[in-house]
Amino acid sequence: MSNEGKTGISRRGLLGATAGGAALLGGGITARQAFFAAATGTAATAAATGVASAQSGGVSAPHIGPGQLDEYYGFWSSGQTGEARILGIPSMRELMRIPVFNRCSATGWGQTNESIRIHQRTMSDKTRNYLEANGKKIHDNGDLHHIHMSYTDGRYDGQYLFMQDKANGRIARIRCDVMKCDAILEMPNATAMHGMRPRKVPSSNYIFCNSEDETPLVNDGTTMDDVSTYVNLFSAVDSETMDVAWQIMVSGNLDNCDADYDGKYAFSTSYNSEMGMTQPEMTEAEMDHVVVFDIEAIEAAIERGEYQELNGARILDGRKENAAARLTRYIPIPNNPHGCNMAPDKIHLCIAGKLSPTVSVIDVRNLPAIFADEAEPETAVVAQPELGLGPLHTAFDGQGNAYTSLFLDSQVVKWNLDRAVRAYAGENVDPIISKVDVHYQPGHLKTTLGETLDADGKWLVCLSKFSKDRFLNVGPLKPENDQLIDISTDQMVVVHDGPNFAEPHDAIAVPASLMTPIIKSVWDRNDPMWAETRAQAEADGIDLDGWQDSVIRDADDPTKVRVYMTSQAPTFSLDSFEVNEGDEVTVIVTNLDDIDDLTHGFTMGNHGVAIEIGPQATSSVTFVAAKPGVYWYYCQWFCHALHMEMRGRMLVRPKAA
Ligand code: CUK
Ligand code: CUA
Ligand code: CA
Repeated sequence: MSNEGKTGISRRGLLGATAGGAALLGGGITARQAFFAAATGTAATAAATGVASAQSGGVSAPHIGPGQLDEYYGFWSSGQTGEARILGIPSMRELMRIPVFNRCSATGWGQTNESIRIHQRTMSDKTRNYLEANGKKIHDNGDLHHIHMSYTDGRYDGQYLFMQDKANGRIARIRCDVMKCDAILEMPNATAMHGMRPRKVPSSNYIFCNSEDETPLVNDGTTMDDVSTYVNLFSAVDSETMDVAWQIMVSGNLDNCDADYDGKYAFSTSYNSEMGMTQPEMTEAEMDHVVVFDIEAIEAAIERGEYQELNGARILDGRKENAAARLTRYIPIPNNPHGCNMAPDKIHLCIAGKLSPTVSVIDVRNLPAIFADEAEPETAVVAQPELGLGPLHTAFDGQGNAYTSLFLDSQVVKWNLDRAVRAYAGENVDPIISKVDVHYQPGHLKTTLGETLDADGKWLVCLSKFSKDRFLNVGPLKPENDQLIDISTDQMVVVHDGPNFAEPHDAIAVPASLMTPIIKSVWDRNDPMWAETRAQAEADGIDLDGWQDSVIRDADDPTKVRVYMTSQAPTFSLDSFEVNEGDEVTVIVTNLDDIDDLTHGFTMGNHGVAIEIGPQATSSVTFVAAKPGVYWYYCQWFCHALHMEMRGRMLVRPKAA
């Protein structure tokens, strides 16, 4: 309580608690008690919200006991770690990591031939040449900020997860039946994929992607010094083929995006409407904007052939000066806005002001008149509540309320959309319902199902960027803090601190009941993931579905060796195989075990090789045999009482003279 700014007896906090007082009094405690409880986590709050208290004086998350299952799958991004994660909600237990843009030591993602093919499918020559010059086959880092599930009619459909890589300009897809990445798109022409959302209605046929960094459209070094040639592109990806559907040039840069619930519009915030190249230039103007994209108008313009083609992508001009084309409109927003969140009421789009203490609320019903030039763009704004310092993102409970993260205040503010609209119209109402302290500096915050028509208002996950003193000190690099907040009453209660490694930006919650019938435990032998490997096996006369113990030397290039083996707990079908020094060796392992949770691995000692082979899966890895000698390979996935004995020898003979 000593530090006013940090622990929450701030002026704004008190105002927030007071605003919610009336509702709280009904719960049998005073607003003041509730406020102090929220700030300190005392039992008073537990009593008020009905959350079980596991220890005296503390409030804890509902206890998900040993063997009990969570109500929601939480799908998390991981920022600069480049992977996706699955957490259970409300337990906040980490259930799985899914490597996407990163190189994974455990599973061999980024090393198996199957994963390298996924990485290279859309790789540009420019990238391929760059990587080759650096002795690499893939970019093995990524910056995965945003993860979203595919929709049908505004509801999650459990089919795919989509995510972006800001570092290397890519979009990826995870197949939810096996929870593995199955496609990566290197975005042509555009850089720094940041904001990303699937279309919600009628289905996620498009994935909308923002490029954050401005570059010359033809970025080959010829016009670098002429900033007037720099542009940003808004891209739509075909979610089935995972290729770019179309792109559209905009004025300013692009930050976050979202789509409406009518399938008509997409929206992107821009903090650099100035097109500045330095921070002072980017923050110079009072107002930036949100760009509104008319999807049908864009499709019609593509249909009419009004695009120019560059690197296989069809590009339209949606810059301000081309307003007559009616593809885009620019709505002024203060001040370096960030979050872009569409409410499940299908009406209100909330743009967080970041440097402005406001959230600007746009009524999408006002947009047709603006596209028809019958109304000025600013008339789309129907509310602009002042909520606190550093508003970044907004979430919804499906009951007309919004929750906005306040980065500078280290708080979450709950406010009412309808009251905000009425206040903007001049009525004397306070939109703020309550505030709660979070620890510390929140970025995204996500409500259960809050980005769908099924928003249920149960839980809010607040992804705090700093943990500081909330955990045992682990050195100068500290975890982030993903906090679980009970939002079932007007008084929000922090019930769990969840340390997490660098650096979740975003998360979604999906009901376990939707995912359970979809997620498999055993691979299908015909899975397309290893279709090319299967074709090679057929050419080699190998039955990939049966017992394999063959070492095949390539007829055209005798320095290439393919080693086919199967795994069945606790043995590999080959105890040993022989190759020559310098041979390019491809080991193809098929896991014949077909039961739940029987994954094997293949690690080749001293060759930097380790891969995962799930039940009924085939996986392969290619490496160059090192100096002559004996090298043991082994299964690194604990699979059996004789798991340690699940190993064999690679004998590397000296090169024939
Ligand atoms: S951005 Cu990270 S906190 Cu990349 Cu969604 Cu706002
Ligand atoms: Cu197979 Cu361990
Ligand atoms: Ca700006």
